[in-house]
Amino acid sequence: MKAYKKHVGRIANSNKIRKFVPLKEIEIKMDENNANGQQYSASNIQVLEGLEAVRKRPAMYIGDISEKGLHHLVYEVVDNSIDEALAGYCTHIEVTINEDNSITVQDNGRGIPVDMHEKEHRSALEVVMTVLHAGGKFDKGSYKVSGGLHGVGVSCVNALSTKMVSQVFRDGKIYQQEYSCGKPIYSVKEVGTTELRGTRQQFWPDGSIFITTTYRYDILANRMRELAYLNAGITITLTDMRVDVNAAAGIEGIRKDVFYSEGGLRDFVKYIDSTRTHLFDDVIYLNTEKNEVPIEAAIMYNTSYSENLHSYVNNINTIEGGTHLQGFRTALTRVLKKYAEDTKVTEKLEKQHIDITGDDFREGLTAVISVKVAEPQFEGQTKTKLGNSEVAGAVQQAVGEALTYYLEEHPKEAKLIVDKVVLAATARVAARKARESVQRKNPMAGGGLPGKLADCSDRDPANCEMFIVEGDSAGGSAKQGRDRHFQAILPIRGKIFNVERVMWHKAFEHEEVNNIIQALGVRFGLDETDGKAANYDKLRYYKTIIMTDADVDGSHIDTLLLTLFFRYMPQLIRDGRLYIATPPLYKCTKGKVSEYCYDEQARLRFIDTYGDGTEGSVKTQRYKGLGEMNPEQLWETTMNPETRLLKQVTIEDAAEADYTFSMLMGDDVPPRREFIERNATYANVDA
Ligand code: 0RA
Repeated sequence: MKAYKKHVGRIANSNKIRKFVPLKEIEIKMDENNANGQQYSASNIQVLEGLEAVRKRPAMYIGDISEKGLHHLVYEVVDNSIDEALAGYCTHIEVTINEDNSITVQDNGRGIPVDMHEKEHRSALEVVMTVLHAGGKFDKGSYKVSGGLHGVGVSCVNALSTKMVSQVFRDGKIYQQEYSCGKPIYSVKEVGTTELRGTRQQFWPDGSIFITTTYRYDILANRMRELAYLNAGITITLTDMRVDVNAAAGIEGIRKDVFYSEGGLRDFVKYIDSTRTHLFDDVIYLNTEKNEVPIEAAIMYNTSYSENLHSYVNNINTIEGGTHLQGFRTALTRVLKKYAEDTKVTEKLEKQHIDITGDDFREGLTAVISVKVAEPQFEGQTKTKLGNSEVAGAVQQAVGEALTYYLEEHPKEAKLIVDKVVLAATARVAARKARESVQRKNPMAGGGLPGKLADCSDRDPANCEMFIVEGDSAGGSAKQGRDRHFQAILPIRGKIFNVERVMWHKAFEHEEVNNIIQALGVRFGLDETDGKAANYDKLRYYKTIIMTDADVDGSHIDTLLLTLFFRYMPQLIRDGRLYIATPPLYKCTKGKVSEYCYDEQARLRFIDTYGDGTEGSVKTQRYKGLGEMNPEQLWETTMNPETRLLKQVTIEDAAEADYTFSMLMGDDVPPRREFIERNATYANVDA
């Protein structure tokens, strides 16, 4: 704890260093001979066994071997440099995607020590690179501050790379070691001189372990942007050297972004809320320490009806929330409630029989809270829920004090907030009354299942899936084509409404939304403390599959439904229970051969192989909509678990998703156009 406190002081210092010094590429003369003549030998067997375990069960160490795990490798390496920056010794981190899909991370910190490790009898660098969890062993308590979701250390990255090269720039010299699948090829050696200081890591992810080894610029950019906001004063550059990949994204030559934030979370919350209309322009901000817990938070109010809280512990996005979020919510409710009481607002509401709930205080709130905890206890299904009970009180106190102070100093803004709370409470009560009167008139509504639902016969939710299908005709085909034992069909009519633009409670007055809620059997909206739907255990299907036409309108409906789930039932997404079906775009036929093609490339491949349609009997059928397929075709191509392709919906980065949804659904056109142009799948088909 003590050691940790020291860092906080240094963090403040490091913020002052803002000079942007690009790190130069260095040409290194390779020395074929081992610098100190030492051979790498059998004495390190134990270590290799450790890394063998990582290669045998990579998912246990980095979460998974998909694209997500692949990108985690980068975060793991960058986190070490962030730690060095938080310790006050590093101001600049450069991340490069090289032309061969290898990654280079270079910082201007002190450089990983290369001297002999006393117990291990080898270079400290080699220990860091080859011993599992060695990162923290150096200098316990003071070194590891941040840390990727899995916090497994750079040795795991090494183990999962066919090749890795570590270079340390220290005391005017360049030290180097190379590894293959985590095993050193030679001992640490001097390879040249330099004026730089820092660490440079380059790795080539192992294609025999990862499903894909192709990095995606946007995924890395989102995380680097987030890290820059979370750690004010650090410059992070991201460069993509892959000219062909860049060209496909419409960018000529080398792609590059520099992420740097002076205002930290103040800037972050403005970024997330940039496409919403602000209630007022001020950001309510605090950066303090309570009971040895550094706490930073930024709050903005906008005119929307949703609540958007983003929380971090040691730079990790705690999507399941936890004690820090609980402390934040409690403070917010208490302080605003007290302010409303002091200004006699609650009295007026009571006269109209309107009570204020916690939700009312958070309508239109966007906030980011970031805490640093020395020994975090992570709980929950994805280990992203903070369990440390002492943090709740610390955050509650810090946020309580800062917010009270803000309201006292800013009466105009305070009134805007309280007026908004009153409006939220009034609207909620009005909506409830309207709903109750609808239900009284129609006793069947409210309970039971929606009339449009064709349910399945199996009663075990784990076996069952529900298709939400666009349009009654496609719904009809789906009902006929499905396996009725475990597949339920819920047709919805055309475009559902845009949840970003209506009051929170209005959603429940919408027929299509109500049908979805009733069919799923769970209430929408989040529980106060853990962000789960209140009766989540009643979920009737473990898979919910959105099935819409493969065209622009279908994508629009997908987006509206995704927004609905993202805002009202994120748990479903977090648990990996929301999917998007992928119907084929074409059926290509040549003679007796026919093939369903799910994208333009597949169609071109078919033409390449079997020739195009010039002979007349060679035929491409473009499916304009699901309704054009007969029930058998729909089953075969889109619904049969044996042959279909389902896309699982995930929230990689909740803050970025928040920004994206509000941008897609908002009034501001240029960012939406740019996003759609970059991500369009159907543009060429429907143009
Ligand atoms: C522990 C001690 C020292 C440096 C580091 C760790 C360090 C680790 C990494 C990983 C990436 N970049 C890094 N930069 C520094 C130095 C101790 C000393 O010089 O006294």
